[in-house]
Amino acid sequence: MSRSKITRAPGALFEPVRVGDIDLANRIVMSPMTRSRAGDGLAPTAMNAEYYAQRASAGLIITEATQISAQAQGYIDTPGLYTDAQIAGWKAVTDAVHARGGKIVAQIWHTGRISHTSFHNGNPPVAPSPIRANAKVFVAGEGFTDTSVPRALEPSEIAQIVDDFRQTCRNAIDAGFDGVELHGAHGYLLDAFLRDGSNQRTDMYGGSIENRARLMLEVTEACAAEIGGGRLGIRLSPVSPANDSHDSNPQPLFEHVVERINPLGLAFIDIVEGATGGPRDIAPFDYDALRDRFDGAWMVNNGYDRDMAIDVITSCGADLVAFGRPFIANPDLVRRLKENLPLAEADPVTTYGKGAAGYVDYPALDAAE
Ligand code: 8OZ
Repeated sequence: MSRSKITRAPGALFEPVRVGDIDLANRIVMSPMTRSRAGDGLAPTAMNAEYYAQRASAGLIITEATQISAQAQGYIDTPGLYTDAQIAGWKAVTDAVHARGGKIVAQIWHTGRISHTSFHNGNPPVAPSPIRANAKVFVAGEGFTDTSVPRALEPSEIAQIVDDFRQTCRNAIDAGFDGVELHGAHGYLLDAFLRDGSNQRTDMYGGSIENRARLMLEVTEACAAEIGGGRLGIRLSPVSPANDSHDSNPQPLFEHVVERINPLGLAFIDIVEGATGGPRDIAPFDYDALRDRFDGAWMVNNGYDRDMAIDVITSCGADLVAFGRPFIANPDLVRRLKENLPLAEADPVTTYGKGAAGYVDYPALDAAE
């Protein structure tokens, strides 16, 4: 039977499930969300720990995107996971989430060309090819700013990036994380290598689908070997135009990627359906063709509400549903969805940037409400 035809009882959204090597209390995932509130040295702070702990009733928390190296940064005040201080900061986060009974994985990224010279001592960011993305990043003192023209990575530099991803997975386990999600979406480095809109290389990392997928697969293999596939997931966004991401023929490209990832035994694939934060039907794409090629848990996201989430878990083949923005103003989102209680609206002004306002001051509903 096609895996996309699996059916489940109503209520399954709120029931426990084992995903790879990780036991979850329910099928609701907190999506990774950049909030740009890391502390000194891009290390997580006690306030970051409080924010994640408040949301620990999610079956799984996926952290905001977190750098694998200094070279990987593209936005102001996004955290890293490559220094001792960053690992210690994350340890306080994972301890706080675990103390509340939650599970948490680190989303790790290299932003690639979605970056700016100000993060690299005035030097260009790195990418598959020297093509500027028509996209913006936020930069100290200037707010949203055009990305810089990148330089193409030398073939000799690529092994270091694979190793940075592998080492960051090890650091994540040392920091107490239950696992890692690789950010393979939204035009960042791994996605930029995949696509012919951003990858015009003529070496073994460019040209054919096999070559363009090579970096993502090398990284996924190295990370699965380091921490075990059962603690690893990957986010993909096959047709999202986020950050000027585009490809002439995404269907066979992503079928190849999922076919090659499947034998690594990953815990989950996290699929952004349609345009990130926008229309779900932006381009035709057969997601079931990907789902049928993968034996792990299938996580869907992008604009799901309560009814859509229940429907996709009970009758449309997904195993997990990720919610992003609703988690900002509703730390107790799982309870509100389960009991069909009203949702609070987040203030968009405080999405990114310093301070507790709009971050740790959204209350949970009182127990009696
Ligand atoms: C919004 C602002 C900054 C970064 C992504 C990590 O698109 C992001 C991001 C989103 O995945």
